[in-house]
Amino acid sequence: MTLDELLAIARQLEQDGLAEIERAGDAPALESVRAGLLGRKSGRLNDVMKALPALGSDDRRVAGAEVNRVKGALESALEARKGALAPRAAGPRIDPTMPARRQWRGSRHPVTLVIDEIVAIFRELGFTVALGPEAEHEWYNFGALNFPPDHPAMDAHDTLYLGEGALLRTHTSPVQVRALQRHPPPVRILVPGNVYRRDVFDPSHAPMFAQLEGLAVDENVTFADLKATLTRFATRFFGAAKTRFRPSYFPFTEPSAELDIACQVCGGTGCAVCKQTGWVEILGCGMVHPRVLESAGLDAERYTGWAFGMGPARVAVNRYRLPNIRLLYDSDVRFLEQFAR
Ligand code: 2NL
Repeated sequence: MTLDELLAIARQLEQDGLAEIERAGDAPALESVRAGLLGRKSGRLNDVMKALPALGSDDRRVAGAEVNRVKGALESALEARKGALAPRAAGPRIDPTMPARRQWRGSRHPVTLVIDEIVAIFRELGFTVALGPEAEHEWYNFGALNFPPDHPAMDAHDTLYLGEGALLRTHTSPVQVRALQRHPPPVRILVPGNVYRRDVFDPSHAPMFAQLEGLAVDENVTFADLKATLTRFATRFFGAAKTRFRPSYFPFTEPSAELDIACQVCGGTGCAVCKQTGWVEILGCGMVHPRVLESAGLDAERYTGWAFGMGPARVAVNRYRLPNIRLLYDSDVRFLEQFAR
């Protein structure tokens, strides 16, 4: 074989080989193409190499270099084709024909809905919202509010103490004391927030729950203002036809009262919701005790005020006819999504 013949065969082998590699449709097919071209026993490139020793030494050098070039070209083509045939590396497989997931619509929690609605009603009456810390000083939570030194609410069985005079607030009243210290009357504020009691969960209790309190302090504020404002609120919020005030007791108000609305389920004749009384209690209220005003640094001869407190969770149970209060704390989406609007 002459040098020219050998070079021609090598180049033909290169062309044919590259075409066969491109045509291989899967890994086994590619492997048999590789064996046919570069295999040590039956590879066609080997046949060409076997012809090398018969050439003269100059020709052999030229032919050897060409055979090596062809071998390199085939090897890189095999490698490239192998990569192209390999299964895709792990990653998201996208099916563009899959139907889209239904869009999620978020909703506010029923307790938040109640708070927002009440805040909107009182805003029309000149009240703004005040917020404060959930970890409080004992003095703001009890002392400033005229609790006697060993009132049962202060017991460690009822209140979560944090040590060094600190506790988790058991009502939102401390925020109102702070507001009175900071702002001279007239003060008209609404204070929503979470409060804590040392209770375990049961169908009607939770260790943390929302409270909403209101406070109005100015010169010449009387029980008539309390009655007018809270009656108006009850009519607006509950659509209540009938309301009544009953005497009650709180350490921080004097006199104190509970506000009831006529039961909306039975209209006042008596049923399970109103426990046969015809009335449903909605909030506690009263005239701010002079000692509370003085604790906050106000002149109780000059200023008077009224306040109220309610539990938005209980209002939500009533308003949405919930079978138990636990639903408000379970965060079950099937329950919560019913409040999306
Ligand atoms: C209830 C009753 C009430 C207040 C809260 C209050 C706050 C200050 C001064 C005087 Cl700073 N009073 N708050 C007054 C009466 C009742 O809550 O049954 N809450 C769930």
